[in-house]
Amino acid sequence: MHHFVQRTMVLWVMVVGTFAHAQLQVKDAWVRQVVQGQPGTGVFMTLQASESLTITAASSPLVGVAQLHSMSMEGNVMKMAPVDALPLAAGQSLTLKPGGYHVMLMDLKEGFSKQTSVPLTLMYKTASGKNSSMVLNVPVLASAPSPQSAAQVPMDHSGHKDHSSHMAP
Ligand SMILES: [Cu+2]
Repeated sequence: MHHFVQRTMVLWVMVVGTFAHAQLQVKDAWVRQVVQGQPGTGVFMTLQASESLTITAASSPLVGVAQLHSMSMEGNVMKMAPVDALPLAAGQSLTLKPGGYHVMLMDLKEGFSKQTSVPLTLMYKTASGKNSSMVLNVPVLASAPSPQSAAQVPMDHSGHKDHSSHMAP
């Protein structure tokens, strides 16, 4: 493969964050940027499967531990807990997002700064019991990617606080 083509593909993956496999499609994948020394960070994405399957695990060479996590409010406290699996019904999408399901990365071997990407492998099992996996190259971002251009969205920060820092996974 020509170097130029390879580079273009890497850029495309970093910008779009879309991945497809035989049964599994991943959209809008991103890792929240984090400095080294932080206890962990989260990976978020939208998953869709053409046939029902179950996400069973995740791993990355850049972290010591990768776990599937849920996040929920208990009283007024956000609680995270590992989940054994994330079932996907055929044709239905499941969104991993801040405050909900996410892939938790812990024991980080380095900080993850913006404009870089993190390799992540998702392991899954099909309805027929076949184990498979999908390798993603997930872009590191400060916040969720938006399909809209930021320049076209007038923003007014005066009236509200940014809550995202409180629920950093
Ligand atoms: Cu978590």
